[in-house]
Amino acid sequence: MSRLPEGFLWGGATADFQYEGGFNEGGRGLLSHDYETDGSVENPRHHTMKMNDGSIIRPKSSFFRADNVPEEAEPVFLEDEYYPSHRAVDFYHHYKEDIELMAGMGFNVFRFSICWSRIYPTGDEEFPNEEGLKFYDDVIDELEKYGMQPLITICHDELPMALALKYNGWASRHVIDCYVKYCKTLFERYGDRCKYWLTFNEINAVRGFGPCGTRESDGYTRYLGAHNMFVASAKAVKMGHEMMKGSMFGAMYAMSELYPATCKPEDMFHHMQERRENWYFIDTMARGYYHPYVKEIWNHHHVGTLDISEEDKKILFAGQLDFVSFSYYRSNTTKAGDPWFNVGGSSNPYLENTPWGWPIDALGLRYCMNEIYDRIQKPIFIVENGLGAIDEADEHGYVEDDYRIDYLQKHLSAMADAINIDGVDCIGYTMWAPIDLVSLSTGEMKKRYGFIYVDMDDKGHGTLKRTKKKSYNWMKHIIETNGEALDE
Ligand code: BGP
Repeated sequence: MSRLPEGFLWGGATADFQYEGGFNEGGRGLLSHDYETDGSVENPRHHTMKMNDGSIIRPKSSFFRADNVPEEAEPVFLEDEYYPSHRAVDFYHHYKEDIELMAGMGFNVFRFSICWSRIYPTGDEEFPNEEGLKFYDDVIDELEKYGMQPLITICHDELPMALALKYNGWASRHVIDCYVKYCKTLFERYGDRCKYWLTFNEINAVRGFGPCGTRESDGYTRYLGAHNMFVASAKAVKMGHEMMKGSMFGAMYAMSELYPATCKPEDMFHHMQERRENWYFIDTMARGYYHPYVKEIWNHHHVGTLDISEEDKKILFAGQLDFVSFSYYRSNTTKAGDPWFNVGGSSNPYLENTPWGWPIDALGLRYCMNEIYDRIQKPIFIVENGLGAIDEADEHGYVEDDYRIDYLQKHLSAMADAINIDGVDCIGYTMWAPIDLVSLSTGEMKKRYGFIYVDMDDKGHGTLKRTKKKSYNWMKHIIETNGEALDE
């Protein structure tokens, strides 16, 4: 029953600023993430910025998704801080070794994000940075050597820093033009080698955190930024379809607010309203127009009036996505009175949590797949799923990660059931992250996801040596049987 459709895409997913490093090599410009420190749950990561009088501020809610950062504040690097994006786990210099390791598990797809500021260092240049383009040529060459295809995320929660500082990020329509120019460059260069593209990562996070690079995070800025990103995505999709025959476009959504806390009508209604905040992003991008319920969302967030021009409406309609992709790590519950963006959610007494408090819920993945496919009858692609855990490596770097195997076994079985029993058209699964890398939310290294252990600690110390964990061979077996071994 668990065998998956022929041609199913099996792979792993990563993001440049968490994985790649090489922040000052190859002509790369600075990125919004480069000023973000490490951190932990207790001590959240922050940005480092300098005021006119020389004093330092540390906006907790980071500048790439700002929290009313003063106009005069300029990003600055401080000697005594550690900035994980600078080296990350150094895919920049280890890509051959890493891709060989991934190929060893039988991956036929690898999701990675292109670093925007590696291609256009400030976002505003007329011509791209050839060295940056060449790096991703080399990566794709290496993938092709092993029969893997790329799944490219064009923009993974990031912005060239200069676009944030000069134009207030996605609040500006100029950034739409910069994005489209950047996409055109990617399509010209890699279009004959890449079929699947994601215009944005977890774009619905904008509803809670704000768009990249704006100094404010009020309702108006958030939903204006989201609109500008919708227009940018739709323009890219239309252009991509024209430039690359057979290309397939998705955008990626975080989909965890799954359940009402109780069957109390007020909780049910609240849940529907909160869920719609995610549908807002999927509906608009996959169907190509704003739905009537958006007015209630704008009211709720004091957005006021968003002036959507007729021209923009045409662009949205012409740039509908071909598939819907999403990340799924956990489920959340929500109840009347909770804020509409409730990242942690209410606790769920029926589920166990990871050490980071994320409830583990494999059936929720099947629920989510059905929910999306029922609503948008387009193929779906699970582009992130995995377990962040504390791995204890032995002196050789080997980790006996049975808990990860258990998590993946249950989630992949739920996925197979959604496909085989419920009839969901799911084209692939890329596990986050096949190799240990820096955590997005906490900036830690000890929150590990990989099949491959990387010898590095939270402050960047270590040899960076890569070692296969127990789950590596387990996953290899699942892939070589195309899912049949899930029943063993
Ligand atoms: C998603 C992001 C990824 C990734 C993942 C795991 O939101 O798209 O970049 O990091 O979450 O989250 P974390 O790294 O915080 O554990």
